[in-house]
Amino acid sequence: MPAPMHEVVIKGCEERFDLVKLWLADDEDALLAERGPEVLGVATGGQRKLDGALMDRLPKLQIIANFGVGYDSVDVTAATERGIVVTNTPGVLDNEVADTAMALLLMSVRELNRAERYLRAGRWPAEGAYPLTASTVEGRKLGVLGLGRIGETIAQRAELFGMTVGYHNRSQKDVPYRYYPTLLEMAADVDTLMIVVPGGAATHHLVDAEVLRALGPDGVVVNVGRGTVVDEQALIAALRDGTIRSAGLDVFEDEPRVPQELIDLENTVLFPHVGSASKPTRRRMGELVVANLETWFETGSARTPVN
Ligand code: A2R
Repeated sequence: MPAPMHEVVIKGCEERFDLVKLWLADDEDALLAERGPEVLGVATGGQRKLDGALMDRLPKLQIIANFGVGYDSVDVTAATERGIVVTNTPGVLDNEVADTAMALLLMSVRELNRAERYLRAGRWPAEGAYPLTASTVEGRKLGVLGLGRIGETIAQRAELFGMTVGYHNRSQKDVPYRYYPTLLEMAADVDTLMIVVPGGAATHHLVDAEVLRALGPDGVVVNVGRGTVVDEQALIAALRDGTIRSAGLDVFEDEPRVPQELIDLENTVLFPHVGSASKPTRRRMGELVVANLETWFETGSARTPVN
C-alpha cells in the first residue's frame, strides 16, 4: 500500500495478507528494494501515481486494486504490458455521486448557495427577500457527457426533476435518450452540461471555450467526472464574461488547489471532491477493493477488472 487508505482496506488487507505500508518507511527506496520483489498485489487510493517505473520495482506484481471508479492515477497501459490486472470500484458509488451531481445542478440553477450566504450574512431582514433567480430547473435540457453507470443514474434523477435528457458518448447506447454524435452538437442544443466522463488523455480539455460558447448564456456546467476534462481557464473566462450562467464543480484540474478566480466568482458552486464521500459509500468502495484482491488470489480472476 503506497499511501494510507480507508480503514476497511487496511484492516481487510492486514487480516488476509502481509501488508507493506510504504508510506511509513523512513527510506522508501530501501523498503522497495527489500520488500518490492515479494509484492504480489497493490492497493491504492490514487494519491500516488502508479507508473511503469514503480511497477518495475515490484517484479512479481499481479494486481493493482484501485479505490474509486476513476483510475487515471494508474498507468493501465503499463500494467497491461506487464500482465498486471487493474481493478476499480464501479457501481457501489453511483447513487452517491448522482446525488452530489443533482445538488450541484440545483444549487447552480437556483443560486441556493448564494441565497444561503445571503441569510447567513444577515441580509434577509436588512435588505428583504433574496432576488428571484433568472432560471429554473424544470424544463431544462440536460446533456450528459459520459452516460455510463453514474451518468445514467443522474439521467434518471433529472427526468424526475422535469428535465429532458440527451447524451454524448463515443458510442450510442440502447437508452431512451437522444444521442449526439459530437459534444459540440450536444452543447449547442442543450442548456445544462453534466460531465461524468473519466479523466486521462482521451478526455483532456474536451470541454473548451468553443463548447462553452455553444452552451450559451443560460448554460450551466456541472462536473463530477474529472477536472482535467474541462479547460479551467476557459471556464473561468466564460463564467466571468457571461458566456454561460454558472458552474457546479466537484472536481478540479489540480486538486486540492482550486483557482482563486473560481472561488471569487459568485456564479460557481464548489465542492472539495466529495462526490462519493459518505461513510456508507466509502465503506462499500473499500470492501470492493479487498474483495478484488481476495478473489484474485483465491480464484485467479478479479471482481471488477478494467483491463
Ligand atoms: O465513450 P463510451 O461509449 O465508452 O462511453 C463512456 C463515456 N466516455 C466518453 N464519452 C465521450 N468521449 C470520451 N472520450 C469518453 N470516454 C468515456 O463515459 C461511458 O458511457 C462513460 C463512463 O461510464 P462508466 O465507464 O460506466 O464510468 P462511471 O462508473 O459512470 O464513472 C465515470 C467517471 C469515473 O471515471 C470518474 O472519473 C468519475 O466518474 O467518478
